[in-house]
Amino acid sequence: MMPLLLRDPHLSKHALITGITGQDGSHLAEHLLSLGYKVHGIVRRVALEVPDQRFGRIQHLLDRVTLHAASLESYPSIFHVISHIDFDECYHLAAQSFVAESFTDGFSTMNTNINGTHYMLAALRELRPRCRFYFAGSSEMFGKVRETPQKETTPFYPRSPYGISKVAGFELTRNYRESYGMFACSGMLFNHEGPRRGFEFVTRKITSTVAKIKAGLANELKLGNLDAQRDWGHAADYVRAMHLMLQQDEPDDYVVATGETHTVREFCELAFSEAGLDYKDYVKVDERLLRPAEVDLLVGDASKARKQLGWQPTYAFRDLVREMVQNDMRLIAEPHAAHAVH
Ligand code: G4F
Repeated sequence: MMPLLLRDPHLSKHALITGITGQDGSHLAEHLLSLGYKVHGIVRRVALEVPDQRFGRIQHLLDRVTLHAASLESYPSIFHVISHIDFDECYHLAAQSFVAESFTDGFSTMNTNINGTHYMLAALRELRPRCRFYFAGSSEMFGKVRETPQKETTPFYPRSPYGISKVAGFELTRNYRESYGMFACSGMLFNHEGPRRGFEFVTRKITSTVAKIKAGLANELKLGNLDAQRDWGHAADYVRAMHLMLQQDEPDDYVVATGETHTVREFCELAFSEAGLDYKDYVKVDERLLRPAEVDLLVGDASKARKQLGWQPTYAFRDLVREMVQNDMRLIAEPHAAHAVH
């Protein structure tokens, strides 16, 4: 085993984040820095070679975080990074997270999401068994829901390769906790959005197209299922819950959700009206965007997180939609503005 770097335990905590360049990783890095943490991130080597293209969401943090090159598809590269840095908490957020893409290439999704999680857990067990571990579980694990609202005890019924991969990651995390006594937790996070959301997800697709239509740069928005219902919160709120899970006396799993559900149609209605437009004039259903199997309704019961973690969301649905639309309109009005950092 390679020697570990030792550190004065009275110094600030260190955290390692996989997926630090993503929406959640960037919010979490900011949150941990604000709490005085030293933050390390794992990124692909190719990203380090083109930082301007790949680090948009963490551009403003680059002088305060330490990045390490590794791939979730390579156990040796993960083992190497974990053996060379010292940290107390590990937040495993990296994944192929686009559900539609998981139907197109289920093999890559399974490989990255399942093996990547297994590699992280196995390397931590070997090198840093006392490190606290967070796994980014998902409400997609509930899929064709067995009860409403969904809570920690709701049985899983995933409806996509992505959902299946998250169930496997959840079970791996629980198994390492129970088999090896590791402090390993899963957050069962419902949809969480914001101005840093990728353009492929429905909320950002809607708000960015609203902004284009308003500016005269587009004249329609093609969507798939308008009737799907989601419990949409703000990513900045949800990363606080991730951190709180790792501060408890015992490791456990928690649902993180707002408890409100809305249809894609309602999101459209609000987003277009925020720009003074009527969604019915622009939204067209394109059957090619329907998924082979859909998750019709998600709404979470986060009472356990509220009670045990003292967590609660600060954004109302309307505020989330407004912030995303205004951000996208600003990005068109000021094309040279830095990537939104809300
Ligand atoms: O925004 P979505 O692609 O998110 P989805 O599938 O709910 O998954 C997101 O949330 C999960 C948590 O529950 C995460 F685990 C996951 O990684 C991801 O962040 O789609 C939301 C809904 C779906 O029902 C989809 O069918 O919107 C519907 N939809 C309708 N038209 C569309 C579109 N989704 C996308 N992406 N693009 C459309 O044109």
